[in-house]
Amino acid sequence: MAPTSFSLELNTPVYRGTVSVDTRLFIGGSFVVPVESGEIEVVNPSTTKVIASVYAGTAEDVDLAVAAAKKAYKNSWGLKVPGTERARLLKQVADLLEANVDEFAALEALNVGKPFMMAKNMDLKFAVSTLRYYAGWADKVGGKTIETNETKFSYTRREPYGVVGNIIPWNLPLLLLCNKLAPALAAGNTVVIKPSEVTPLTALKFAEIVSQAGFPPGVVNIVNGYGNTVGDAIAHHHDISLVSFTGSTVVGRKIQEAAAKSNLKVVHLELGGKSPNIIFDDANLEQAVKWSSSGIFFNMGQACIAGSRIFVQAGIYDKFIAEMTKVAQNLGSHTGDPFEETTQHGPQVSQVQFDRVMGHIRSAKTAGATIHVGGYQHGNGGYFIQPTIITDVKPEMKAVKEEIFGPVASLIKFETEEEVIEMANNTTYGLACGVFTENNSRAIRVVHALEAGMAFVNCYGLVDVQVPFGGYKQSGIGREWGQEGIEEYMQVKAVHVNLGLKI
Ligand SMILES: *[C@@H]1O[C@H](CO)[C@@H](O)[C@H](O)[C@H]1NC(C)=O
Ligand SMILES: *[C@@H]1O[C@H](CO)[C@@H](O)[C@H](O)[C@H]1NC(C)=O
Ligand SMILES: *[C@@H]1O[C@H](CO)[C@@H](O)[C@H](O)[C@H]1NC(C)=O
Ligand SMILES: CC(=O)N[C@H]1CO[C@H](CO)[C@@H](O)[C@@H]1O
Repeated sequence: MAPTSFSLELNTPVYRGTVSVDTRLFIGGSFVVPVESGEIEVVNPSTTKVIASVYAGTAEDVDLAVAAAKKAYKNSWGLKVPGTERARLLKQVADLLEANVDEFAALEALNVGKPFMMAKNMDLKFAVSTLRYYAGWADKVGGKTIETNETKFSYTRREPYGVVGNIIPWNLPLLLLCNKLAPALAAGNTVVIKPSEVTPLTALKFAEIVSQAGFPPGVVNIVNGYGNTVGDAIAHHHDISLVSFTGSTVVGRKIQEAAAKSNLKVVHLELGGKSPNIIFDDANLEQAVKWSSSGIFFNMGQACIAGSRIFVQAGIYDKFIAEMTKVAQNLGSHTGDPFEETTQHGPQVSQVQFDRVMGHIRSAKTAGATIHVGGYQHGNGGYFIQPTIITDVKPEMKAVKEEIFGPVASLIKFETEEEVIEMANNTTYGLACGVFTENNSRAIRVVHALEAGMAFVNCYGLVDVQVPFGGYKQSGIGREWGQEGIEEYMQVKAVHVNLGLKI
């Protein structure tokens, strides 16, 4: 049997102290060992060494978690609890997260490989804001009264679904957990969460502060495990009314299939992307280069909204590539230990991801593309890949069509606005897009023509919790964040009251 806790003393330039988590499942308000014995080894991608072992559940544990969530929904959550009380608890957990931000950031840096400062200033900052933002909504969503006929009173009301399943990816583990949990709980649902098997540590730490915040037992349940056991059980469960998944399009399709084969649960999907980022001749070159670089290299390219196809108009193509090369090389020289203050670029999350990204780079080369900069492993002993720019690409190449999910940008030259819209839309994805131009009418015309759920003008990836996030086409179904984000977790009931009409 694996130990029931993990703790590590870190003495680094950016974090000094202990990090610790309970390694069991969190069901019905307590940490418990799974029904069947099972463990997952947790790897530090900066060293490729195993750092911890956590317990892994199976379908039986999902059953227990759903039962606990169902009971909590009936007795101590849902619309029984006023929105102001749900808000109070969400604010409480936000405060606790903020008070422990360094330890959470250290766990994220250790497990995901992202620079500690990035985990702290991006992931954790947004996670806290998301909890507070939806605490604000918890007592503000309602229905409307609808005028029909004076003998009748009609109104709608927004009700929670009951038990919802949240399946979380590994790229922004705690942030994306909060993106789902906060609106789900604010709306009055109870949750069964499956963290990624690759990055389970911050979810377990989060379970501790959920307890401390005083949530009734069973409102939040966390079942670590693999996709083909725990994820599959959630997607097929008859007592789960909605499942929200962030991850690959391949798995998203399986979840929708499972929903269709079981109870037709509502499915929210936040999937992959191959987002176009278009730079016109009249753009502010310096700004376009900076935003485009962070747009693809952010989080080691492990971001669904990454602007991975950068279209540059012929007039500034040479200048743009020269400047972006400098940014990529500079980032390359700040690659390394996530716990160093100056590190800006860490490893890919796992061997599997490292191999996938390197495979894409090799396949681009084989297909005749030019690896303009980067394209190789950085150092040895971690899953580090140098920021990479590929040129001379053709629309049919894998590097242009498939999501790479690594620090790899394809640069494509274009001549006209019409041509670039066609090329940009020529993908099965539709998550985000970017347009750089000083001509406002052109900016608006182009973002309206692009098939994407989110558009950035003269910036890239500049998201806010108040604004909905999600994709068109095969990039997903539904929206997170904003008012839309909480409405996704509520269903509308229409009520017709007869005020005296007799038949
Ligand atoms: C309201 O509905 C009743 C029943 O259909 C109908 O008789 C009545 O005329 C309606 N009133 C108005 C103001 O339309
Ligand atoms: C769209 O992509 C396909 C390959 O997937 C390619 O053959 C075709 O030329 C592209 N069309 C445009 C307008 O880029
Ligand atoms: C913006 O672009 C349109 C054509 O798309 C052009 O007619 C107009 O003159 C441009 N405006 C400026 C200020 O350059
Ligand atoms: C508005 C617009 O031009 N949409 C086009 C985007 O590109 C796709 C694929 O090339 C076209 O089918 C759309 O008509």
